[in-house]
Amino acid sequence: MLKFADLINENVEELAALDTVDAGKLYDLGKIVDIPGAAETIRYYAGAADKIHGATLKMSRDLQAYTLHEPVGVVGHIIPWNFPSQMFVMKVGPALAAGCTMVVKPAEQTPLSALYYAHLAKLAGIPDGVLNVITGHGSTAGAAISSHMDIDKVSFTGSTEVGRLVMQAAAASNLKPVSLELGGKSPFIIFDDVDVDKVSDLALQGSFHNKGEICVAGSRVFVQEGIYDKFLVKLAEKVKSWVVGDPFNPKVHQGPQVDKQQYDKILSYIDHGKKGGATLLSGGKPGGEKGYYIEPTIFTDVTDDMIIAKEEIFGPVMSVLKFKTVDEVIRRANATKYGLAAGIMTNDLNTANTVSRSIRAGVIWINCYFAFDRDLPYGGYKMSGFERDFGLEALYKYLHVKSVATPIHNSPW
Ligand code: TXE
Repeated sequence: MLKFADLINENVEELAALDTVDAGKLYDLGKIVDIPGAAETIRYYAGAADKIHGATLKMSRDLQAYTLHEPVGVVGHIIPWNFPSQMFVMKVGPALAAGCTMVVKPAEQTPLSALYYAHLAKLAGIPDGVLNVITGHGSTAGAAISSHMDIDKVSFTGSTEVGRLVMQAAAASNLKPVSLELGGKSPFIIFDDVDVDKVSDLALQGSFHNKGEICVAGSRVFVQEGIYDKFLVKLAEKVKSWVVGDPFNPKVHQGPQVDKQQYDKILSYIDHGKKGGATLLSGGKPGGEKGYYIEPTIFTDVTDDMIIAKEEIFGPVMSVLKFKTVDEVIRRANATKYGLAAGIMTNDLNTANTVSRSIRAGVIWINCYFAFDRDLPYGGYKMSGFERDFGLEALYKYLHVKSVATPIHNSPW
């Protein structure tokens, strides 16, 4: 695994370019953040591989007993297109460290870097048959994994709809356990004691990073009434310097959406926003004549019942909502079927503590956003899924616990 990580580091430019060509991701960011981060993730789990152990148990009867942690077996990883490299290593790293073999199915939109990672794994000496990549569509290759009788576990990241299908197929075949990381509609909550200038930058990133194609996008921006108007002025000013264009150009902040289907879906949500009574502060249309570019779009005066405030758009569309009190914003932030992440911007410790404990979501960022780290377990509550990627939590989802007991002396057991 360490050799595999080294080879990823040696091929940063190729891997970053493949993700840019396939997914429209920013090349520079891939080169500086995503791909070196992928190598670090493999290294992190390599460090865990020889530290997996069970426990010696103190028993209530005359038994000596211990637990073994054993690999779950063959894992099927079904991954999406929005972060092809991170998704690949976040699934493969802990499963390899746990001692599993695996079949990875990348999204049909973005198979290239997964194939390249498989090639590097082979060069690193990972034995044939351990790490397998199969490209193909979801309804064929993906469904073959979730319904396969010889696959022991499925780890899926993607839409809530397909997560449900994966779970059904797993139940209908060999009852394999599944772990699901699904959609989100995360609240980004701004209290009126913050530095509006700084927070408006973070809010822009929270909604438009990776062209909004990110399941933890802070796309519902709740702003306390005392700073609402000032915040909108800042946002309107800052979004003007957000550059949309060729993702290989280092001056660009936002590349094209992944494909026509996603592009059309986002534009139809923008249409809902306009017709549903929200006010357009910026964007609201395609960016240019050619390519799947969409202007960073900000809607204000959004209410909780609007479609754009309820459904995952997965594109560069921010909804700004006004609130008055802590209790009110907790209630409204939780009024969603999703529970992936939340951002809380405040300098008041009591508010930060109260809100972070009250939001039903798997990841809470206080005075930051997208503070990902391979040490930080990541996953959802409610219909955003269950079980965790990253951290040691992810390692344990690929391990079974076996209990072994034997009588002490000649006890009657
Ligand atoms: O996802 P799918 P899509 C959300 C986001 C996006 C929407 C649709 O809102 O607009 O989902 O995107 C495989 N059995 N997210 O259609 O279809 C598929 O081949 C087994 C959130 O691309 O869920 C791919 O490898 N597998 C998200 C993977 O599932 C199947 C990331 C994800 O694709 C399958 C992506 C089936 N029947 C989209 N059908 C996140 N949580 O980050 C498809 N697949």
